[in-house]
Amino acid sequence: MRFLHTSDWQLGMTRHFLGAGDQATFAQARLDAVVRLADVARDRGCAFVVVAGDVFETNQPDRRTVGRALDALRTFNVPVYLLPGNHDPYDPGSVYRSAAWREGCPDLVRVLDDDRPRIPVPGVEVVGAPWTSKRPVTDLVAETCAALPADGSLRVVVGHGPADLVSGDFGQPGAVRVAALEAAIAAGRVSHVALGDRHSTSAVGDTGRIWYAGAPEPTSYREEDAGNALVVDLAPLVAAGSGPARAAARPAVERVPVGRWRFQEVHGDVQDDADLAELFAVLDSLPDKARTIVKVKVAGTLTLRQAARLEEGLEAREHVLGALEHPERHLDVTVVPDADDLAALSLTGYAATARDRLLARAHRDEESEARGATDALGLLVRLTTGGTR
Ligand SMILES: [Mn+2]
Repeated sequence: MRFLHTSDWQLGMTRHFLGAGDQATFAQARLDAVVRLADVARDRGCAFVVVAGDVFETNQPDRRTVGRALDALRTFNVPVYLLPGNHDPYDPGSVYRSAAWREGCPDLVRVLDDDRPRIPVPGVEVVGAPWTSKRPVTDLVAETCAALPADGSLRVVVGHGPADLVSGDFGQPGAVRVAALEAAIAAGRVSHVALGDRHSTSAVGDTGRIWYAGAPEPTSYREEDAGNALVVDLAPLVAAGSGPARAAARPAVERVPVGRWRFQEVHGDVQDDADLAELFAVLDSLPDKARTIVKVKVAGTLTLRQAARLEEGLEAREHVLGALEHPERHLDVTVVPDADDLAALSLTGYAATARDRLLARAHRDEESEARGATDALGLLVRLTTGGTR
């Protein structure tokens, strides 16, 4: 029995570093990914689809986001189960209780708003552990698993939240306790756990039966392997008591790439013109620039002329990339004017006298005095040339 596991669509997500036009493209990309997921489900012969939480970025998505989400959901030809997660919990203000949702929800789409078993196809159960508030105080997934019959049937539990084994935080009250899930699997209560919350695709623990699907479109630089969905061939649990045979059975889980956007950090140590050229070459070699969001972190020491070149070079590329995140915040560049910089300054009178005195002092042996003079020269150059870094 095959199904599609996805999560964390985060429909309606906004990113502060995107301009209005790019924001619209970014939002549409998430919706387009949903349509591609429907294609994957159809092409791979999946019998149903589970979305393990955070379908929406918030419980107050705008009408356009809800309308387009419903439209994208209409493209599935098999049952789709949506789990309310921490971003879209099934609380009194839930998007899933809104008139727009209820009136437009396609027949094949169901919200896992309680832990009743759903039967997408005979012989398989889907059981949700929905979030009903932003802050659960217990492990909803383990509780749901513990309440299921130990009958060894094909049963997919759909949950959301950080797994203690992944985060390393074993004391967090709402965390998903992996040991409890593995115990439920060993007892025959659940055959597969489909999780959401973590945006990087990852298996959890040793059973091969507990997975995070990851977000179908990446959402930040920190994600290691986002942009996928999982096609899962359920593996039956061998009847209790057969020991080694059970351990041998593992589901076949295939990562299917669906994402089109990319987040990328670019680091550069810049000391001269060659370093700048290399930095720009790295940025220019990025594929699919309009859908690539870049954060540049640059450190080094440059002359005024080089600093201006850096600034201009980043600015030019900012308009080609999906986004070039706030370079000024990440610039750790010391500007030290050289003789060429200073010669280019047309100063007269007091300013010229100040420049010459600072220049003389910058070349003295006493280190703190020299550094102070260098800083002052940099400031003088910046003020004179109209605020260039
Ligand atoms: Mn999420």
